[in-house]
Amino acid sequence: MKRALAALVAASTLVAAPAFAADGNLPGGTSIAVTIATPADGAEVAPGPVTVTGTASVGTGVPVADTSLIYVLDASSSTANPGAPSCGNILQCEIAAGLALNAQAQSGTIGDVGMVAFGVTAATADVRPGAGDQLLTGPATDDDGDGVRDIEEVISSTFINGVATFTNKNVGGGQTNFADAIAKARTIAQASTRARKIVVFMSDGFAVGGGSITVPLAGIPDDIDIYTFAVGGGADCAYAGPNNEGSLEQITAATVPGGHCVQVTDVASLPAILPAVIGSSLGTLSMQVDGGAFTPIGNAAITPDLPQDGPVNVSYSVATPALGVGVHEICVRAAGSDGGGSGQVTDCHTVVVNGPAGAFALEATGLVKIPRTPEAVCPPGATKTQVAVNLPPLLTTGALNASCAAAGGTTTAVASVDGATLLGGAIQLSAISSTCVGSAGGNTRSSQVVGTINGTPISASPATIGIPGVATVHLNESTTGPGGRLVQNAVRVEVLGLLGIVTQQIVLASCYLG
Ligand SMILES: [Ca+2]
Ligand SMILES: [Ca+2]
Repeated sequence: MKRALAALVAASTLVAAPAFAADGNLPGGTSIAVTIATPADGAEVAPGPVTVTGTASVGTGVPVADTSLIYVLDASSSTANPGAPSCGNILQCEIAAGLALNAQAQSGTIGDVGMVAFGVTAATADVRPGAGDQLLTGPATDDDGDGVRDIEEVISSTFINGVATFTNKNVGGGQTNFADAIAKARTIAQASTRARKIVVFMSDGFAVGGGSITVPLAGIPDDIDIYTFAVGGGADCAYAGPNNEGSLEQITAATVPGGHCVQVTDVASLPAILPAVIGSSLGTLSMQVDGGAFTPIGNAAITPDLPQDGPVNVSYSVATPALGVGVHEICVRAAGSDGGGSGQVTDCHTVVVNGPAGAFALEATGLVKIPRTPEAVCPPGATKTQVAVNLPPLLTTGALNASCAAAGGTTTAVASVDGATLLGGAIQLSAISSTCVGSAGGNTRSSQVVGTINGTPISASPATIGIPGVATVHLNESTTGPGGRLVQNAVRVEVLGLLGIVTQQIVLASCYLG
């Protein structure tokens, strides 16, 4: 429950990052970041899938010293039993594990450290050389200036039945008092002002004496997590003791949601296992489009594969589903964890998809061929003007204009002709234009033609007018071209040859979407 709450708080804090590289810290203080490199925020892209590239990292940025780390070492008499050749007896292997963990604790997320030794009773170690009894010091602090980190001096001074530095304390050895060890660890944890407290609790046996662990665990604050390690063949995660004092598993279950005691039968592996308690990892990347569900980005799109232990930096390249015309938001989320729990950061970019379109002022096909003159196409867009065409009696025109422009998901294509005379004066036009506009909201097409056909003024409506034996004239024509392209022709003239067969077509001021 508390872990979920912490992750939720972390997520809501981190997601508030601005719409470029998102940086944050995991609950234990480790840095986590995700960046969308391309497309750039606000980029205009073509319809279809968009390739999204970027990087994500854990542990490579600035950490926050947000965590307190408390070492709990079983110093009961049985820890004099052989542990492993690589570290010595059980206690010496616990010490080696504590030193390895403290070396790991130099990465910047651990703000302070303390220690408990326990046997018949438990004692908080005096971790600073100054007068009196101090519960906490820094993981790298060397107040006595002897070149050895003080907490490591304290850990190393643990002996069978006590701890010697900086104040000698004896805990007795005939019993294994989990309850008092928890109570003393809690005392140190509650003296720390760090946001999270991690307790590393090592024992080579099970509770014998000291009463029930439920007493010191009652009401233990949510920010204290006790990770337990059953060290050696005589230790048992599950055994609750001869008087039902409580098991190592129950200690972790009560303080780490979903957590479990770790059985370390091979004592030699303890120094390597323990540092994982404060290790970090980058777990998953996922992508969201337009506020939908976050979907996992597979390892085929990530280099190197996830998950990865921190510090690590990965790159990704993944395609979105096909994006249609309009404005879209693409978000990439990186999720990771450290000793404090899990968290995530999200980077979002907006992209604009502009639909394809174009416009041209003049095209002639048939006996006389004039390619589209001029033609402007989106993308990329253009504004073009061309001088008049003079081909009497078929055609004379004023200036020819075409433009296409796209912005913000709206594409506008416009064509116009500054007057034209066709077919020896049978068709006389003073203004000819068409406009096509496409956006996510819809498509509009319109055109305007002013002039006369055989002396009769042209109306504003779409119309087909026959000039007997000469031509068929289509005005303000909306039609559909290849591939469903939407076409608007201001004027389309079909010139008739012998037997009324169309031998020539002339289009003036045409635009299209698609
Ligand atoms: Ca002291
Ligand atoms: Ca020192």
